Amino acid sequence: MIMTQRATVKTTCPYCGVGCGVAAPAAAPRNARVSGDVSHPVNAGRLCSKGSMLGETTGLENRLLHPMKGTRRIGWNEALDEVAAKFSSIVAAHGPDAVAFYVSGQLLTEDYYVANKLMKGFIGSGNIDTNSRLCMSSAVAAHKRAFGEDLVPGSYEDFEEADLVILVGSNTAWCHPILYQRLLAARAKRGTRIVVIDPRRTATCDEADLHLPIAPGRDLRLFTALLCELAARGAADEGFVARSTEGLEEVIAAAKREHRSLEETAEACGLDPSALETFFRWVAETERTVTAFSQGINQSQRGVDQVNAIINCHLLTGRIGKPGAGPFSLTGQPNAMGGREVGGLANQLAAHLEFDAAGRARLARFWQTDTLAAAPGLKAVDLFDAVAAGRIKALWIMATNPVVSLPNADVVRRALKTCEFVVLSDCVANTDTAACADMLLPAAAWGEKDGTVTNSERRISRQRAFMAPPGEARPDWWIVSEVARRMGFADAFPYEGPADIFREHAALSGFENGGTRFFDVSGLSAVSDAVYAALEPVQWPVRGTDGTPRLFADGVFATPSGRARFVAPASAVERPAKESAFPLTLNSGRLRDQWHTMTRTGLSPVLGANAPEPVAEIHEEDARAAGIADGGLMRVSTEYGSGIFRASVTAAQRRGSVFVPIHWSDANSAMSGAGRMVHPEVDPISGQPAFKHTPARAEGVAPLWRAFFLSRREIAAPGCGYWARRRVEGGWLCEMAGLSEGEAPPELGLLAGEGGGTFEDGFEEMEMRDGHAGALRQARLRNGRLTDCLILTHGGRLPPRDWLSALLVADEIDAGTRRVFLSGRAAEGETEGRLICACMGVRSDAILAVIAEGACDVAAVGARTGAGTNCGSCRSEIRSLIERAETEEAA
Ligand SMILES: Nc1nc2c(c(=O)[nH]1)N[C@H]1C(S)=C(S)[C@@H](COP(=O)(O)OP(=O)(O)OC[C@H]3O[C@@H](n4cnc5c(=O)[nH]c(N)nc54)[C@H](O)[C@@H]3O)O[C@H]1N2
Ligand SMILES: Nc1nc2c(c(=O)[nH]1)N[C@H]1C(S)=C(S)[C@@H](COP(=O)(O)OP(=O)(O)OC[C@H]3O[C@@H](n4cnc5c(=O)[nH]c(N)nc54)[C@H](O)[C@@H]3O)O[C@H]1N2
Ligand code: SF4
Ligand SMILES: [Mo]
Repeated sequence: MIMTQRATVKTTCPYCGVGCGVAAPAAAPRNARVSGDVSHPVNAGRLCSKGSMLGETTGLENRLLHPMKGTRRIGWNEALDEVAAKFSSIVAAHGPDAVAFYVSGQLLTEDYYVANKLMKGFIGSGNIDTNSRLCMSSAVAAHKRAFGEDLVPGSYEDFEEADLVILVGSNTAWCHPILYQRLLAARAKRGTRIVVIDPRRTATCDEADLHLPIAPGRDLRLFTALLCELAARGAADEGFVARSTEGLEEVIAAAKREHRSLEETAEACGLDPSALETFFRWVAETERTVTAFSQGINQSQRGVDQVNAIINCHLLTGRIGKPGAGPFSLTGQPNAMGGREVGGLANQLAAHLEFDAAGRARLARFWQTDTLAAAPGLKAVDLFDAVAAGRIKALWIMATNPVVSLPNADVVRRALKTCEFVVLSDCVANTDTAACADMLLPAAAWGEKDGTVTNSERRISRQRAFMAPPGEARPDWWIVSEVARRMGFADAFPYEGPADIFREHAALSGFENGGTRFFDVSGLSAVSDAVYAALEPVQWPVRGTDGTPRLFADGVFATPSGRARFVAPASAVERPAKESAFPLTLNSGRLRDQWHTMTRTGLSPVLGANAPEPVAEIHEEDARAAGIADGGLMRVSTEYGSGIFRASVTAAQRRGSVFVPIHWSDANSAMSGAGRMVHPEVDPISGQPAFKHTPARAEGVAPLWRAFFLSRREIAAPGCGYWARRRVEGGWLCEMAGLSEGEAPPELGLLAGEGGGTFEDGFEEMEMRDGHAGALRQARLRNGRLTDCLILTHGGRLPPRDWLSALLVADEIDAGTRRVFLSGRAAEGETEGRLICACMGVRSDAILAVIAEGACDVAAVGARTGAGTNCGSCRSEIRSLIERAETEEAA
């Protein structure tokens, strides 16, 4: 076959489940800039800030380049032999359930398929679970209950064809930005109403026609009430209910017992009755309604019931399988959906086959194995409990960072440390989980590996390599297959490339299917290598040559009767609140420009600029009561652990709750990880942790001293009570604070390393101490360029970070700048403000300047500065700058 040389390689973004197409320069150097793929049906060329900055994250910084046993570099042969021997011997001694895999929705479908095949098919245990347990498992369980299979009915087009879009438990503007921008663009034409249901006033609320700041965990109550109201207001589609559903009578009777009056429901949900009435009315009168939900719904003790309560409303009104209508689960990770297709969850088999006799027999025939797992394995939280208890003795973790991302994370860390054998496949060397592993296997990263991912709308897209893997990094499918061969399963793992695996996966989906399983991509089971290489994005099912944008258009579902099921929640009545040492609710979630534990987005100076520190958000009245000052430090504590955060005191936060970001870990902060504070409570059906609702308390913390340290070199953990470090242009910046008498204020020599070449040519030190104010300014220069500096104060102000970090990339620190540095005058003014638009690199001062000159809306600011003209996720921040300027003017 002759490959035509192309200037760009089309691939798919490795971050969120929107699944945007990316065009990357072929054979370019590392850190080359990427752009949106204009031909991709999802994004038509647009990317959000994270996608736009992918080029800043593909360097070799922190990369794991070789297999490592402890701190010793070993060869691949030795590593693979040892993993295979350890797993084999533990299985021989203790049985297959003494080993486990914990994998990730960030693996490609082909990687995932072989990992699942090895564990469930040949090792013979159900013990493979995935971080999608933390993310999508409640939606999966609810889909199965209602539809008979894990199926997302609609497409992104439905957001564009709807007249009402309800975004519940979803910060869509930040977490699914390009889909959100598609919605806004469509709304500009058709006037779509947008309702956001979230305890916080998020960026997503800025464009909403209605924001319902619901009390945490009350969505079940709300959607149960909505079902009653829809029935009472004549919105039921009786023909659809009769033809295509079952179980309405009991469900509506149960719902009516809970929803007795608008006022009572409003009170229970913490909502204003008139806002609730508006919501009920809008839903009742709008045929084309989409209800999109994400972690505010899934990550809850009642996650599965909540999703079913949402689906019930769509079934009652027949608003499903039609243009512009349907319940829509927004998936988080790029391949959360693909992982479900291959059976990555411990309680399901590959290709949507169930753990029943028929499903097991069918899969055993296809894989030609007689050691297929007999029963479902352990779900993530239980799986790590089994590791802690010593029942699981060997664990292989792939493409996830559980020491940061699981609830009660310190217990997870201890479990790994006591486990006999922990293997981690990752592309990064310095994660918190890597610190607990016995063996590290270097995985090829995005841009270096080939395969497929499936996005939230069931669209399969190719990820393609455009760089060679560095060092000895290898694709995950290869690593797993090599271990499988060494465990004696060579015949079942003969793959030479991802195309071989994809064909097998596609063939399995059609195997003895005969229309019994909707997940069917058998139309792709005979693709040649060339067709696979050129595969265009397509939505499953793909039975012949075409994809399927929308399911259930004929009113037939995947249940035995073909009817969708109404599902009654166990009971929506809440336990009464009792007096507690932890009166607040700890909520946790995402920021606009970071991805999870920051192993990749943390490498980008641009992405680090919008939210430079781990900030906890709290309502003014709760802050006042707890002695917390805006911009000061605060401690959040739960029964399980505590953390220190920069405080943001804001009316956007609901009273009684605190929000913390999930992105910081011990790799980049002292005590700002969310996971160690989260309770290990899970939904009883799905096993998904209730990350959004941990009882907590908060208090202000008064630091003894505060400082920041800038360096051209990577900054090591400084060891004080609060610190958080990030990449800046040309180096690193670390914020620090001393919280107890034992924490001596740092000195530059200690932080930057003593003897940094005192006797070398061109080396200088500058220092200013003000004993009275307890201030210290120290800097080191080499050949006139700044290499490190420390600014410390006991009670005063610290200068703007931007001004100083800009000096890191300056060629020469002139005499004037030196005087300013030593005098501390830069503390007044000299800032360019906060980075607002990451894509176009526009800071708040530039935006305020054009507002002062008369730019009075987002479009005008965009026209003059470029801000907000690319992905658009900063538009709400621009709008609030305009509003603030207007109120200041009015005052
Ligand atoms: N920028 C960015 N985008 C991402 C990711 C990222 O790391 N960074 N990760 C991706 C992944 S894996 C996922 S799963 C998705 C998650 O996407 P989202 O679910 O949109 O994100 P979260 O911030 O976790 O939570 C959403 C909202 O739920 C709200 N919430 C909390 N409790 C409740 C409640 O009781 N009821 C309701 N109605 N709402 C509640 C929170 O206040 C929060 O605003 O994002 C994906 N996209
Ligand atoms: N408190 C709290 N905790 C949460 C959540 C929350 O809302 N609140 N949300 C939960 C959710 S929804 C999710 S999805 C999880 C995410 O949590 P994690 O999955 O733990 O987070 P990531 O940082 O995405 O970890 C991915 C790891 O895979 C590595 N990696 C990247 N590409 C590859 C590859 O191709 N191969 C291999 N082998 N490794 C690779 C990365 O370097 C990184 O170390 O967090 C969960 N935890
Ligand atoms: S919305 Fe952003 S993070 Fe999500 S796939 Fe598109 S570019 Fe990537
Ligand atoms: Mo997720």
